[in-house]
Amino acid sequence: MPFPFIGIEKIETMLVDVPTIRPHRLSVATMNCQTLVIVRVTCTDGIVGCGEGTTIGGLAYGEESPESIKTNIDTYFTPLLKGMDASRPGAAMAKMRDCFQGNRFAKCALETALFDAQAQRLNVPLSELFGGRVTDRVDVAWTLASGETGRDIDEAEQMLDRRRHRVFKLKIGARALADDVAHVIAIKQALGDRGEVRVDINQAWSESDAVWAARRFADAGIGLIEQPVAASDHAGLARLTKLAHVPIMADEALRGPGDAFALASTRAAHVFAVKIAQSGGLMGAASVASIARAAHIDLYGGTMLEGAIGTMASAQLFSTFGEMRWGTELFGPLLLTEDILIEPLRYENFALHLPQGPGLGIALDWERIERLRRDSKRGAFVAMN
Ligand code: MUC
Ligand code: MG
Repeated sequence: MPFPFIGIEKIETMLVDVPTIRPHRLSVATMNCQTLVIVRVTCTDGIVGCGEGTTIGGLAYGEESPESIKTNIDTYFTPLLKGMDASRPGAAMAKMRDCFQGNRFAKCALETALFDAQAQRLNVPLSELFGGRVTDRVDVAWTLASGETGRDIDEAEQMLDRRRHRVFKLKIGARALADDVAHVIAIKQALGDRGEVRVDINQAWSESDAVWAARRFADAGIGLIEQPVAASDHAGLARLTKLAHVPIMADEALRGPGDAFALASTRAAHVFAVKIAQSGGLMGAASVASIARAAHIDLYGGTMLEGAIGTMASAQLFSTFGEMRWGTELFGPLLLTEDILIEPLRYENFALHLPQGPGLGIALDWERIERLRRDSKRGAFVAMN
């Protein structure tokens, strides 16, 4: 007997500005606030799915901004999606990809919401639509990015004491090269074997900067160097990988399966930072991971510092990957001063623990979200990244 048709009835988007717990300094921007782009899809069977399309530093990190994500969903995606079959997220997203170029973050937000709704409909966790969970927990690193060495060491000590994180990624690239290297080495020396230290340069260095620093980092026991050179410089990244002072991770260079294939073909990285938003959604991220596995490139679960929705969507997918040699950095909600969930995500014993409920398995606190919305009538807070 054919199933009754279930349509996509309504799509709402909202910009939700949430202050960060401290300034988060990257080479490209200093964040005092994160803007979550939340998408809510209502289907004709009454099921509501949620997705998120969050980026970093307005337009500082990538070519989509929170405002463009919202506008493009409202203006282009929504009219096409409305009335389509809600029980076929893959078909709906194939149509979106056919009709609209780029807009990976907008596509990710919509795709997440459609899969969340479909998983709820089938009464299974989202992970079960992507091959099924291999684990109920993913290890989570923390980013030290206050910009001050002493403060970063104190923060790391607190995280170790609380057994929340034992892997620390340092954001560098904004200061003079020698200052950055001294900052990293001082933190590693303070933590010793109790904490693993990695660095993320967010494209700020030249290849020769990276060669100079990598030798020093190798001697100091730094575990990983993330995206030292420009995203477009695949050849430079490949040469640094070949040099192999410290393992190299591709992040901004990796904007979906096409880049994954190109980087894997030239063995331009030891590790891929898999991100659902950068990959244009969960399906794209799953393809990136498959390409990495086929090429014997290690996996790392990346973040765009999303709130709870994007973080849980990522965790649901990463839980299906099997071995993730470098863990994840799914700490986004912990960087924010306000939780948008009725019950917060469970971070314990250096890991994020996945819920068992259907779909994303989280319950959103819509009252609080309303209060934080940029266009809320009560809304006092306007984002300045
Ligand atoms: C990035 O480039 O990896 C992830 C953690 C963090 O602090 O920034 C992000 C983006
Ligand atoms: Mg990065």
